[in-house]
Amino acid sequence: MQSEVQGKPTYAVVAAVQLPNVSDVEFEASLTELRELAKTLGLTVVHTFIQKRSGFDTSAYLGTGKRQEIHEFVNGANGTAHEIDMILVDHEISPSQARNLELAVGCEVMDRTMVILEIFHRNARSRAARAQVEIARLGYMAPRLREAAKLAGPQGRQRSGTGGRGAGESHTELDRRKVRDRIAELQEDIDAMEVERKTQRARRQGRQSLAGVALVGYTNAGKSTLMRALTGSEVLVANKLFATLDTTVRVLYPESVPRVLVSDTVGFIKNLPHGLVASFKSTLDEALDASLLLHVIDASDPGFERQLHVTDHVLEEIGADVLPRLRVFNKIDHVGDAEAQAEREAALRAQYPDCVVMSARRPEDVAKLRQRIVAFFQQDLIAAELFLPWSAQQWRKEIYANCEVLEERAEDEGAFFHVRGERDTVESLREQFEQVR
Ligand SMILES: Nc1nc2c(ncn2[C@@H]2O[C@H](COP(=O)(O)OP(=O)(O)OP(=O)(O)O)[C@@H](O)[C@H]2O)c(=O)[nH]1
Ligand SMILES: [Mg+2]
Repeated sequence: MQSEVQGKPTYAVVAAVQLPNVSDVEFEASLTELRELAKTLGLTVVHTFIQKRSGFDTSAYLGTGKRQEIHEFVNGANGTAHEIDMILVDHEISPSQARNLELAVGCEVMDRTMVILEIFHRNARSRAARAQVEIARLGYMAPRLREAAKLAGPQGRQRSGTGGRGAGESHTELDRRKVRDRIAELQEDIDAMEVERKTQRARRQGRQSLAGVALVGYTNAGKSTLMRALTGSEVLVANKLFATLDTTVRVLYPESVPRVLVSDTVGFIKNLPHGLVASFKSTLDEALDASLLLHVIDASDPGFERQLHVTDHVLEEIGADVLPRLRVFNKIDHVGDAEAQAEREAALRAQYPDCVVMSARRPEDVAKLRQRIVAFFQQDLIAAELFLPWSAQQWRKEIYANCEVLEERAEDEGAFFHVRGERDTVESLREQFEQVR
């Protein structure tokens, strides 16, 4: 986004074509989301143009009349003192459509994909996330830069050339090779990081069998808020789309038996740019390691059902639909008044019998969710009695660290523990105690 000046608000208009097979509700929801995305980028949307058409205009996405109307609006006839810097379109359009539209309306054009890529670009923090976003951006930008060079004509090519090359065509060839090399380089980095991550994970798993829960769901559903509430950690929470781009892992708090690891993941969105679906699979890989998925849904969003289906679809795409899943309808406090809340809750429970309906802002709801999680992992626990002679009391803390102690009883020779724990853990402790006896 070249035209954004730090500190100065950037004004934009939104434009979209409504195709015959798209309902008004669906269309409106998508536009609302695009405006939210724009806000996340710091843009102020002052107007929305819509055009019903049987198809996108092949040369410039919108029809001639609409292009003219926007041109006039952008160039002063908008009744506001704002200078419009940008037009956002709610579909992914081709490089030539973007270029032609830009020429017709007289300001920069960003399509939905570019908007999302830009947000990811700004929010990526870790090395892996940055590399993944850069690959997606390069894949998206390369054909657009070529388009710009082509339209700029031989002069444009000469100006941007550094000499030593003949025709403009070879310049494009060179750029293409540069982009390809850069992508390959980034991919190598990512692969190396992936190997490292796998090794670490294997090491972690080697130590003990881990109970993992992953928070997944549409962007802004409240995953990071729940992560904080469940683990007492300080992960980033923001009323922005795609606030979280990296997977973070923390221990469920207060600690349980078995210890449960909770991971927060990147949010999903409708029409996630293809380059990102591919590159973010590795981020979501962590989620695939989980034994339980918490699918977080913003119950206060009018479009929550659509969002729920988008998430289901992405989970299916990455092969995570086989994992046990708990649907968590969050933000119930944000659904109208008490009556509306009760009504929504009843409807959700009827439709999704095993779901959790809650607010991440109510500690008692968070405690109940924690209990549901712990119960899930305790299903397979066994109850057992362990005897620890007085001479081996150094093992006592091992018992407490690995099992839930229901009762501890002192006897003449040592202490009896009535415990609940994973079969393997209990058996390995018992074997070790036999040896010290
Ligand atoms: N009223 C209300 N607001 C909530 C609740 N849970 C989260 N929020 C707010 O919703 C916004 C988004 O929360 P996040 O936790 O950042 O959402 P996220 O799912 O992690 O979003 P991404 O990282 O963008 O995918 C924040 O402003 C939170 O304060 C809730 O139960 N009730
Ligand atoms: Mg988040």
